[in-house]
Amino acid sequence: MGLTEVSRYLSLILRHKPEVIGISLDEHGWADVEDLIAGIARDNEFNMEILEEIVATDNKQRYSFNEDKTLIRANQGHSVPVDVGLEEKEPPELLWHGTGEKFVASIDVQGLIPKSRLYVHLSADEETAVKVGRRHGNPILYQVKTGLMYRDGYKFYQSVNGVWLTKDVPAEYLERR
Ligand code: HQG
Repeated sequence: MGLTEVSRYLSLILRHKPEVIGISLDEHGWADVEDLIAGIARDNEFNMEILEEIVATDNKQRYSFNEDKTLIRANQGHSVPVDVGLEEKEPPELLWHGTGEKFVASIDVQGLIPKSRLYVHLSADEETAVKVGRRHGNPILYQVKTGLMYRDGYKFYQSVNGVWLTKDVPAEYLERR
């Protein structure tokens, strides 16, 4: 596996399925670095140096070590229920959500739901939202009236790598762009 593939695998392990390499995450999403390396290295060339390189160079800063680098976790994006200590924060007036055309009919009725993840992910800018949307086919953009939501009592969080998160977005706060 190249670095990108290992990074994808790391996302799978640290956000969704730690059991694929026989490890588990603690309640704050941390995995033991030694166990993680041993688990991945069973079938791949992998060591601390490669792990440190991935964490340092990841284009979305997806992972963090603890201070002494004995533990590692994903900063956001989990489907397994963990508490990474997200900071509650007042969002900007508007944020973006990129999705695939195939989801539009359902979203226009139901609003945005987290589906398999813990939160709905929102992007600060249009370009990022287009990229996120493209992962699901023909990209569709929604502008989200986050300021209004916030004043209506909805809670928002920002992960340490800058992704905006909220539990759900009713359709009335969405506008197709
Ligand atoms: C859609 C990547 C039908 C939602 C990205 C999305 C992001 C609905 C899909 C991060 C719906 C879930 C998360 C409804 C929402 N009916 N479909 N009511 N409500 N959906 O992958 O936001 O590279 O779980 O629009 O950059 O695409 O992995 O979420 O299309 O930040 O770090 O259901 O993942 O980051 O898809 O992506 P996902 P997402 P990483």
